[in-house]
Amino acid sequence: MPTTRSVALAALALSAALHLPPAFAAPPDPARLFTEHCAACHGGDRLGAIGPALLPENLGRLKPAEAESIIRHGRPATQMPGFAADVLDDAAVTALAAYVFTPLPAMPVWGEAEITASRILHRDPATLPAAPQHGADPLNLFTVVEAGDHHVSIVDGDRFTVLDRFPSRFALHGGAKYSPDGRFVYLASRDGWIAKYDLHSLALVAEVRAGVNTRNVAVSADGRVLMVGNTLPHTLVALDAGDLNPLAVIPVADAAGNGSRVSAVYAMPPRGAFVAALKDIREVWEIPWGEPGRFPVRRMETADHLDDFFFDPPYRHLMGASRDGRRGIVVDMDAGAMVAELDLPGMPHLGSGISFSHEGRTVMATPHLREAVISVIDTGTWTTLRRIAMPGPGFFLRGHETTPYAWGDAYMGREKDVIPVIDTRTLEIVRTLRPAPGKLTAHVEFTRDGRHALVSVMEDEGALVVYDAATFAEVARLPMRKPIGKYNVWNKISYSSGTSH
Ligand code: DHE
Repeated sequence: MPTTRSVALAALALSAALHLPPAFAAPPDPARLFTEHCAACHGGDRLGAIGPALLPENLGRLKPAEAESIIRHGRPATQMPGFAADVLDDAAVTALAAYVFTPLPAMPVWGEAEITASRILHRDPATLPAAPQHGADPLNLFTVVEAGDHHVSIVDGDRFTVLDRFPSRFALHGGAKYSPDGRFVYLASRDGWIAKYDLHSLALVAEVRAGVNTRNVAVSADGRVLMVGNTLPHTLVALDAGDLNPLAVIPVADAAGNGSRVSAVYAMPPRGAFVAALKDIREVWEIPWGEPGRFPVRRMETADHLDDFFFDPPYRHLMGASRDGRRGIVVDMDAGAMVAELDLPGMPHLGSGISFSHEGRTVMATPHLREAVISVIDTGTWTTLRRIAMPGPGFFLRGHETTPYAWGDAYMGREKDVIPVIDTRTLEIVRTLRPAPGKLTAHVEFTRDGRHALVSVMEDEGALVVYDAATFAEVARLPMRKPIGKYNVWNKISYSSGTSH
């Protein structure tokens, strides 16, 4: 006859074998569970390996409940398996999900040695063809980032066909950036991977991990240098745009040594310099790319922490949004000083702003993440000309030199499936498109000639919907897996005033 004690011991042995903690066992140790089940793919330090980094900064908008579901059921179309309940029970899954949302105890080290060691050369640059190997207009291609299964599609902007589709690193973010001749595209992932892809041969050329958590990448107007802005560690990293070798790792800190995350870095072609928005110190940094191997930093003090930038067309002035989302400021780049304050509450998403001419004035228009409006600002007087009421707060706005219409979205609102179209002459919404009722729809980009507008239905079973930009008639619909952003080569390399740079 088994005694109570022998039953309890047998249960304990069984639970241990199955990793099932009995009611009276110690709570699960997430660090041990991580080492046992996750470290092989995600790195013992959580910085990522063949799987992505599992750090709060890198998980973006993922919610803890979604993380738990991924641990239980895996991630389709990736190597992430689901863990059955007899391997990780509910308590273990919850503990692991909480663990990956816990910040690292110390700033990770990711310097020149780590960056150099991470570099992967997929193609010998000497073997790349001299001319495009496809029949499409090389300057009317689109790079489309599909977040659903972490792929990138290259789309012919005349025929609306997919020329290539290749797997990307986990969670690409920010716009794709092109070499000045439009031949190469550079992609940045939140995990710090920078990829270089050749649009002539439709092949990945090289990859390098420039940081542990990256915001974005910018390309110098002479095509020689890439600048990468990181939040982990606190660095800006200059890469050789040819082979992606690091040229410099620039620590980001104020004069007293207080480090800062980089919020975004952009190229300012007429100034021959990069400019960086910093999240934690009240400074704007300008870094010229003209002297090979040297990246001196010009620091400009600002009244606020600035989160994102927009530039007037000559790149003389920089508009920055304050981190607390209450206002914007204008910095004269020659003087290095603030010259105006902007009435921009509700977290303007300045990086998605556009410029156009309205009644003889050059204006900029920006969506707001927390207010259902588009603000239109006169860049001569820095006053707000109009607040256009939108169906919801939006993320993106797009125009083109050849069309009087600007296309927005209501990404952050209740009606997430609408694309409001604004007439830039009257500043009124003149059309509301609904390409896929009930499905999140946002982010527009025009073809090179501005005749067509490509819109993303941003769902896993999503689509790229092509509209005639004058009649608003649907022209084509390409099925895609959560197509987040799309970037037209010509519009980017010509710095079209209707798109982001
Ligand atoms: Fe973005 C660009 C910041 C969340 C999709 N986003 C940018 C840029 C910045 C930025 C600074 C410009 C960099 C560039 O293109 O070089 N984004 C932020 C945030 O701070 C925010 C709100 C929070 C965060 O997690 O970082 C944020 N962004 C998102 C999303 O949730 C989106 C919708 C989906 C995703 O991929 O994470 C998203 N961001 C985009 C896209 C662009 C972008 C598609 C490029 C826009 C373009 O057309 O150029």
